[in-house]
Amino acid sequence: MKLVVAVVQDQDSNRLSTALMKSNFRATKLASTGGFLKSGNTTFMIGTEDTRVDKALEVINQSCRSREQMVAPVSPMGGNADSYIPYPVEVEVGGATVFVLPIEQFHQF
Ligand code: 2BA
Repeated sequence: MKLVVAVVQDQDSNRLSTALMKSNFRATKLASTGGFLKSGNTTFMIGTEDTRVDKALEVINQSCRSREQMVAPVSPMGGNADSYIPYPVEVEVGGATVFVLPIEQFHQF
């Protein structure tokens, strides 16, 4: 059994939820925050059989897309002004960042 952990953009989370349910995956959604943009994203935990991991990845891939996002400059506020970038910078976020982990044990009590 594997745990598929997928970090996706909030805009894709409803579409992904629906697609996972349609394909008979069980999933848990967690509200999360990206360390770089410090804005909200959604993390899915999907426990599934090894043989269905590829299908889960396909569903995630089809439900999520990448987008450009602007990073607003943050004032150094007494910090090191050398690294301060005074204009917004564009970064490409997502589609999805996915980790596949082995599950040692699975219990439901
Ligand atoms: P954030 O950390 O908010 O990152 C959003 C986007 O900012 C990233 O998109 C990437 O394009 C850019 N970025 C992140 N760190 C950067 C840096 N040090 N320098 C320049 N640009 C940087 P994605 O790579 O698609 O990541 C989307 C979200 O997935 C991340 O949001 C984070 O929540 C998660 N994530 C990505 N890689 C991860 C990892 N190795 N471990 C845990 N979570 C990860």
